[in-house]
Amino acid sequence: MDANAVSRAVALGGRSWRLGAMQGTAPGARATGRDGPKRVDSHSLGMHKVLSVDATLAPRDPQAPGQFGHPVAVPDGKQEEAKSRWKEGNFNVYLSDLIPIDRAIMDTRPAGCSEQRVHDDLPTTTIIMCFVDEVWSALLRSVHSVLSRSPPHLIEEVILVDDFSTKEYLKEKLDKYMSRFPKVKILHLKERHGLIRARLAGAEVAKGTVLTFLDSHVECNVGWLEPLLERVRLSRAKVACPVIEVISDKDMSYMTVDSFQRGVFTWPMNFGWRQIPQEVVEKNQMKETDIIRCPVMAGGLFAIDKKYFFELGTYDPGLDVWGGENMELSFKVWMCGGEIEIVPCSRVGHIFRNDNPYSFPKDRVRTVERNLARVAEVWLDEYKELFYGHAYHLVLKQLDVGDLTQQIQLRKKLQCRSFRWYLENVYPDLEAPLVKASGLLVNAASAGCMAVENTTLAFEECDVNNKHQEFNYTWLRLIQHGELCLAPSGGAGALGLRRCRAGSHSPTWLHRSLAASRTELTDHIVSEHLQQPACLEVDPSHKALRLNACDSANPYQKWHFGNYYAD
Ligand code: UD2
Ligand code: MN
Repeated sequence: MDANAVSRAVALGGRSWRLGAMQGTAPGARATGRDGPKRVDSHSLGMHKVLSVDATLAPRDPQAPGQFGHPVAVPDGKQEEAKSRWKEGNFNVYLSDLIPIDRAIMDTRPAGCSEQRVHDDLPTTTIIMCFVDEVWSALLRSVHSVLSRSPPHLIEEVILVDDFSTKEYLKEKLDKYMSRFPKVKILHLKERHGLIRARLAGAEVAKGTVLTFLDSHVECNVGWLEPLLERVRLSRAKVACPVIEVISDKDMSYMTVDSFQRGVFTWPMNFGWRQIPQEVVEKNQMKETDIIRCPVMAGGLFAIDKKYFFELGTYDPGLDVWGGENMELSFKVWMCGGEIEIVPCSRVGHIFRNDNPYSFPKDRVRTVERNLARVAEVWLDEYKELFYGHAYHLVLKQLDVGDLTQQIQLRKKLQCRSFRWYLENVYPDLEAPLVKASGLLVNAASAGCMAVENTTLAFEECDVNNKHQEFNYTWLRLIQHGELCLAPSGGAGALGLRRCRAGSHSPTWLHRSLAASRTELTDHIVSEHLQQPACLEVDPSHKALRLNACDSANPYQKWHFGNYYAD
């Protein structure tokens, strides 16, 4: 996600016209007329133009480094110090400490946002910010950005959840600093909860109608809050995300990102951003300010109705520490009747880092893998094979995902839709073939086909209309006909059909890209199951199937399926 984030960033250097508009005019008074004549109807009663609350509009020290989100260079002679402090947060901590904790940033909203109208009776929100060992200046800047750029009457409270940080400055010193802000509350957890359960600890005590989650190294931009709350007010089943802009980990500059980006995932459930194609934008006459429906959220920054969050069963509390919770909540929301939206007029900067600066109680990779496997088991239905097929090492190591009964019950209770529905309606552009290949399995030398006769394996003349010759090559690497799977049986190259079962002991086969790692065996079907790799072969004299030592040139060992859906 980090590299991805950086490639999205668009440097703002030199776009001072924006700055002028922001600095020179009174809140809410940006020049009108940009968006044509305004609609005045009964709906505009009880509404107001988005408030341009920004206490940093006239910064105390306009010359300070990093002011207005400009990039900062480490001064000569300070390079070593900056370098050595990097690991405190895996970003340029030296510069973060140098720039004002209440710096101004440029208004990066698309034209028209500051003219938008929102309801007067927006719900209040509790801001929940979890952190473990966060850099002091980054944490303070996050809190200040909320306090400086949010309409006070909408902020019920700001809850800082200290997830059992080890740093001394995050204890009394932080309490003392924040005591001047009556709305800021600090929850010091007595043991490490991990981000997911720490958020839940915050949610449980929250008093606002809406929960707004933020990371602890962000800068909320002007007008960020009301457009989010407006969506939730419109429907409590809407989960509203700001556009996540980029605070450079190197020079601390605040960069905007390209428009029209959706949160998506690729197998095996890797989050990423994907631009809506230009022709789609044109065809639908999409405006930069239009709400964008997202298959998945990035995870860190979103507003959700508190009651709704609890009705959904919050996060699966079995998810550990970090990772995958964004997938879980996204699937849950969409499949159980809600929506995930990006609100372009709401913008929040985030420091994207290449590595987590805190330690994981258990191995990081395993933690994330286990979380994702839990999500796959509960939400993906038959499509979980795609997840495991793309993360095949998880099948081999027989991962223990823990007890899922409660999560599965919850899905039933909420009467959520199927993952197939989600794919068809929410994320139709995801490639998700249920099997890798299917159809007749044709031998290259003899043009004969594998078949099932009653329940035994046979080799026959190919016949596209014969259902008994249809096989699937599955993501779990099985060659499957209904309940039956191709399997070595006994010794001496004998083959047969067995009731299929998934897992590390099932009779798996390598073909195409999977077999290609063994030189030249691309068209072969290689059994992984035996001591020596062995290949599916037609015995030319008996017209029967057997396993034999692989021979890259032997056409009796070459096969192809009728259809391929993936390499
Ligand atoms: C992204 C999300 C993050 C979370 C994560 C996947 C954004 C901008 N960020 O990764 O919110 O969804 O994906 O799980 O979308 N923290 C704790 N306890 C822990 C670990 C982390 O309180 O045990 C805090 C941490 O200090 C930070 C927040 O949780 O404020 C998110 O962690 P991150 O910044 O390391 O995650 P990030 O942005 O790489
Ligand atoms: Mn983060």
